[in-house]
Amino acid sequence: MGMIGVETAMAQHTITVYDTDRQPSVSTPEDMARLAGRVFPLSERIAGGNGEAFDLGEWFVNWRAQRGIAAEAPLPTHMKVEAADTFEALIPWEQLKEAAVLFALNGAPLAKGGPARLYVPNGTSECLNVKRAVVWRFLQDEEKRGEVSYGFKQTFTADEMRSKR
Ligand SMILES: Nc1nc2c(c(=O)[nH]1)N[C@H]1C(S)=C(S)[C@@H](COP(=O)(O)O)O[C@H]1N2
Ligand SMILES: [Mo]
Repeated sequence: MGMIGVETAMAQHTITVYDTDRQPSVSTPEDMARLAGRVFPLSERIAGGNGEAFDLGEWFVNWRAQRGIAAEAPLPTHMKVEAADTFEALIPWEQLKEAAVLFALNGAPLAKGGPARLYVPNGTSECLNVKRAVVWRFLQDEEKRGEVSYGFKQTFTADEMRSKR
């Protein structure tokens, strides 16, 4: 792999999280797994699943505590997950019970689907199991409560167009 390839691979090994305060925070999936406090085989949540995962909800509680957000603060209404290939999913909070984040296979970073893949066992569609999940946004949007969507992003900002050339 040449220099540019290595840099690209490293750049994609981080996840940028935006909470409802919209302040971004950049982490590696390994740091997120440590913050979650517990790692388990994906097969505990997904039949036939392979690799190591952490619980999204366990991570989320500790993530908010670390950021000084009060435990009684309102929960998000949705999580929006954006992938490196421009696939994205909007997932209602209620569907994220038991959601798991796959981040390693036999102790090594994911060669495919990395830096992390979200699995939503209580989701209305397997299409919500977003691979290469590089941006996570926790949203508060009462008007869209319960709304689900997924697919390839259709609109791009001028900056995004330039960076994709
Ligand atoms: N990044 C990304 N994640 C994705 C997709 C995609 O195109 N890109 N397709 C979704 C859809 S529509 C489905 S059905 C599942 C397919 O998962 P599989 O390849 O493990 O069968 O991945 C979902 N996650
Ligand atoms: Mo799908």
